[in-house]
Amino acid sequence: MSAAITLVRGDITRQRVDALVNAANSSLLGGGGVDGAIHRRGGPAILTECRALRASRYGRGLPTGEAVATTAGALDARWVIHTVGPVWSAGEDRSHLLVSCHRASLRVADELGARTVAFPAISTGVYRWPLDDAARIAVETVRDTATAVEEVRFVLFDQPAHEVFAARIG
Ligand code: AR6
Repeated sequence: MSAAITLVRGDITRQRVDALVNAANSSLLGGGGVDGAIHRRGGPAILTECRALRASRYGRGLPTGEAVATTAGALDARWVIHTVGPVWSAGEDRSHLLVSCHRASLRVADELGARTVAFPAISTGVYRWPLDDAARIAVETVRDTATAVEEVRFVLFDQPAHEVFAARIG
């Protein structure tokens, strides 16, 4: 089975879901965008677990395209699934890494037993991936991935991004 796809415009840190996906960086130690918002609202427990992951499994950082879960701290969710999207490159096709982010996040969600998972538009901010292409990859990958997750909710921050995803979802 693949997950049902839903779409909302809003702030991912306000979603009530089992797990929300963080567009993190390899350091796992925070940043701007969604990452900054999640750590700000979720509180220090998330960073504490991220630091422990760096000290144990990910001494060199979380590789691009992989995903790992922590507590969601004070957020209205049980887990945050941190994944690292690729930085956009005009000269190199890195789309397999954006596919991998979505697949790996759903795999981790399955391992956790999460049934509802919120995704931001990974790589479309600081990492500059063109929105329409990112939406195509995100939606196609979720549709093509077998998972026990029942709902994948794409949470888009602004109206233009919401419209682009809506057009892809159809
Ligand atoms: N809720 C939902 N979407 C959001 C929110 C929010 N609260 N805030 C921003 N967005 P970005 P990336 C949208 O830059 O491109 C960080 O510094 C935003 O409008 O958060 O994968 C990390 O630490 C955009 O469409 O992630 C990394 O260093 C989308 O979320 C780097 O940025 C993704 O933008 C990752 O860059």
